[in-house]
Amino acid sequence: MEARGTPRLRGALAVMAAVALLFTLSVALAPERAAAAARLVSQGKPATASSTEALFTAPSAVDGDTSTRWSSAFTDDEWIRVDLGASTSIGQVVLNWEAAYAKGYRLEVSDNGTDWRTIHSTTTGPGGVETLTVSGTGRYVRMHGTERATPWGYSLHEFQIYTTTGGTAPGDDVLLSYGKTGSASTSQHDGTCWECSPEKAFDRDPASRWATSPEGGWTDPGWIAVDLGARAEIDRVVLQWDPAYARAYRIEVSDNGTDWTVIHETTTGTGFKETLNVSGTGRHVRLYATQRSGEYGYSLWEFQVWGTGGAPVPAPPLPADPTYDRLVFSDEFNGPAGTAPDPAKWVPETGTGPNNELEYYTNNKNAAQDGNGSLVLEARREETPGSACPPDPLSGSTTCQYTSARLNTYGKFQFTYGRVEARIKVSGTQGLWPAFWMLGADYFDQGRPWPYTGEIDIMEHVGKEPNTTYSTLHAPAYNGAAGYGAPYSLPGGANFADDFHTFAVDWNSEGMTFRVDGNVTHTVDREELESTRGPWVFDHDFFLILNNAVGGDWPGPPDATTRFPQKMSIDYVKVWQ
Ligand SMILES: [Ca+2]
Ligand SMILES: [Ca+2]
Ligand SMILES: [Ca+2]
Repeated sequence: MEARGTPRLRGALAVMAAVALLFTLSVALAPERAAAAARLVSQGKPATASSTEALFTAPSAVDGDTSTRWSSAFTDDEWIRVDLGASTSIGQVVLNWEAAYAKGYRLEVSDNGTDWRTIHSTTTGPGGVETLTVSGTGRYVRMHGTERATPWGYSLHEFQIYTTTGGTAPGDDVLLSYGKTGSASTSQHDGTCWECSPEKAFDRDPASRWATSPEGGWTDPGWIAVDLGARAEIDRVVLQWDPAYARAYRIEVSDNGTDWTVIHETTTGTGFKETLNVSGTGRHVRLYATQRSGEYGYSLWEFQVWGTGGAPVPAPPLPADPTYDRLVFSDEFNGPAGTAPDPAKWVPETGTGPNNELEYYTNNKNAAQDGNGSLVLEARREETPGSACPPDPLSGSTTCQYTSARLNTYGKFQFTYGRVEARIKVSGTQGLWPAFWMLGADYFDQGRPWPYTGEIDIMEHVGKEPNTTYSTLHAPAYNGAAGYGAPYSLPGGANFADDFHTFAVDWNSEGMTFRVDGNVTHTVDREELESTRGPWVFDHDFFLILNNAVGGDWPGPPDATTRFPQKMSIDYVKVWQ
């Protein structure tokens, strides 16, 4: 069954969203690298730990700053691990201990973060700065403490992992094209193409793209090239296509940007995500496309060139994966009856809604704790004088005839990755549309329009389908009725509005798993998504939203069978990382 999550863009903000993207790339030139020297590969990479003392978090051990540190709980069996992002050959590890060091510990590597191989172990660690020559290959590297030297825990100012191969081992490549301006046969700059200049293919932003121009550019051939800044050994090219992809194309390299050598060629390009293992040397890399897949031109969300050498600009570190054992947000809604939702956590969004909805959201007049441990968002049949809504079929009026509530955590709580869970009893009957969902914080931070921000719908319910809820992802390449989602129906035809149910998502860098009452209802594998639907746009901060909409494109308007008021009750909302 196809997902039917619907765009939920708040109308009033669409105007603001039309303003161009505000963020700018902050670029710093990487220091030149000695040819065969050890290369630090851990800095800024996602780091997690078995435990954390107060503010001394795992990322502080890989931030390159010796004044910050990670510190564990005060027990022997504790660890810190770094995700290098790809399988990497490890030649050296430097442990820069704080006074709380390990006498006994193991250094371990892993391909999957679960099965570990020991590459070094000791029971007589001296503390201070230990520089260890090791040999092993893995994506994950871990310091696993087995015996503390002090009554305190384990504490590292820095945990540094080096390759010593000079960049010849598989997986020991870096993103060479990041932050480069690029050039192209043509590019599109108009109201229908948002920021489609060549550099958008080299910004490691999966929600921005390059496209050829409709004015003379929707022809064959078309091309896009990048100047890496210095000669490089190129071993991998990753293409993330828009639907306007190339069926036939060449990947070419050049030292001077004029004379090109073909290092890859196909006439059966598949679109979506193509990862090409190549071998070539040059300062310039070009995609030269000779046959379009359709009537439009060529468009790429990302054109990534990986290898060694060149003049790479370090891309900002990606967030660390969660371990789901640290509660970072919780509201049990235990306030007295009639009290407003906690203003330290929830912000009311007021006014009319998107999607041709009929409600007017009030400033917490329709949101209150019930004194029994729940927050209630109540939809009422109640006119808001002076407001404007689509025509209400029951009254014929274009003055909003319903009030309700929409709350979000923007500015109070935003996060990347985690386990998000709420226990909710939805409202029912025709025309009601309760939801628990998340929107990318760049929507507000950067004025980035929906759906470029990404949207994660953990639960949507429409009154006309009492037995079913939906979980859906929306992104530039899949949104609205084409969102990436799945329904879940209660056993025995039960009505979701009759009882509380838990709705949850586990979200990390590799995908998402949605659950209703503990049953897996929708699994998103990032690689599969990228290879079948389009870019994954979920590596940045999101905020939570609870709302109880009335009417709109998906549920349709209330009719003669609809009874008001209608309550959406939320027992709790929690997030673990
Ligand atoms: Ca540090
Ligand atoms: Ca991009
Ligand atoms: Ca509660």
